[in-house]
Amino acid sequence: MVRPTLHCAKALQLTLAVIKPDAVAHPLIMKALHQRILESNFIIVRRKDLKWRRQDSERFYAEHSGRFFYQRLVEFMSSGPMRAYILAREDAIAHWRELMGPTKVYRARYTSPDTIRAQYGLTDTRNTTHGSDSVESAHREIAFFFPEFQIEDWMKKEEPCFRTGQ
Ligand code: IDP
Repeated sequence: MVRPTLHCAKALQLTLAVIKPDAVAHPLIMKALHQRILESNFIIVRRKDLKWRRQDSERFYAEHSGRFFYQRLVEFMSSGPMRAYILAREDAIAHWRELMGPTKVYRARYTSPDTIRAQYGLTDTRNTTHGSDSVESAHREIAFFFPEFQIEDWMKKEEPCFRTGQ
């Protein structure tokens, strides 16, 4: 586990961050994204390389079934290896989403050129990264990618910041 210096000014929060197959295919982009995570004061709680079957992709993105991009998305997300991280820091969910930038790459390039999706995204579907968008989805998505990881246990045992909220 990599631990940057951490000031427990606020309670830590967990989020799920995923590097999608378009970025995993490029080692230099992977390296840059890993560096970006460390520089942004996230604790890397867990890391896993994996590849989805089509049905994993369908299940994870079930809320989008019926949307015009669903089939394309499902196919893309099961097309190659991914890297998943459980990240922790204050306001981890918002910080990772801010780092990623808007969903649509053309909008990211226009409005937030410093973001990951603006810099490395290829298309609206092949947009480099995923990040949970709420505490509820973070817990659900962490369980999806890391079924062996016990969130409550980790918060209680490993991180005093979770307990005290200081
Ligand atoms: P998010 O990943 O920024 O949270 P969601 O709306 O949850 O955005 O969409 C999930 C994923 O579906 C996106 O990351 C992207 O890969 C794909 N997607 C979303 N909207 C579009 C679109 O309009 N065209 C093509 N792909 C899309």
